Amino acid sequence: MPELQIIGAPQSNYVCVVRIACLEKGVPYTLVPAIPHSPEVDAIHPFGKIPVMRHGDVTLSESRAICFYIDHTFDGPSLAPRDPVAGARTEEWISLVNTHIDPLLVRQYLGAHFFPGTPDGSPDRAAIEAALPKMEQHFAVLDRVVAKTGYLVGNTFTLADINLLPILYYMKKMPESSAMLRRHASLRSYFDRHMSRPSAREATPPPFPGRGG
Ligand SMILES: N[C@@H](CCC(=O)N[C@@H](CS)C(=O)NCC(=O)O)C(=O)O
Repeated sequence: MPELQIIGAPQSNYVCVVRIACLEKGVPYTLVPAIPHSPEVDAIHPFGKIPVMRHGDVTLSESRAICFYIDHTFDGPSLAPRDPVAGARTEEWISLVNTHIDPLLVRQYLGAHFFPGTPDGSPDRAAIEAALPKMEQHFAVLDRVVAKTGYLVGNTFTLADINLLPILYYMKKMPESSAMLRRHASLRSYFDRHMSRPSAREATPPPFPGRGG
């Protein structure tokens, strides 16, 4: 078997998703550090985003496609239910996380903390304040959903949970979102429980260079 390379920066929540998927599946991989829009990433992702993957002659971009490949190429526990309804529910939640939760919590809110674009590099308070009311709604929705079974879908840990965990990891690090997490007890205990999985611990994002933990 050729080496499976996951290419990207370990701080990226989407790189983290793919790493957790490999670890849950028991698939050995090599993390090749690369930033977005670097030549090795641009060679695979049409828009230069991370992660990308190389496995022998197979190259792929987009975390969902990479996770599909990993799940269907290698032995190990399924990352998504094969039953059509439970599988579709998993896709539904992966999509909800990627198209609703990530744009607000990561791109807007976290971006305003980490990549504010302000003259002195201080957090963009206007963007943060603008994100908070909608974030409350998102946290409440997630709290309600995971309160039922302790998972986003059914009674098992799936790719839907894998997509959400790295985002919640970053939410716990920031002051406003950490307070929100504390106010939503079911979501908080969901996060604590799943973050203690060996896969999540091993793929924990390191601090952004020069920005502390
Ligand atoms: N839909 C992509 C999103 C990947 C993504 O947004 N990656 C970020 C890092 S977390 C990135 O490469 N950002 C650089 C950019 O958008 O130019 C996936 O699921 O892989």
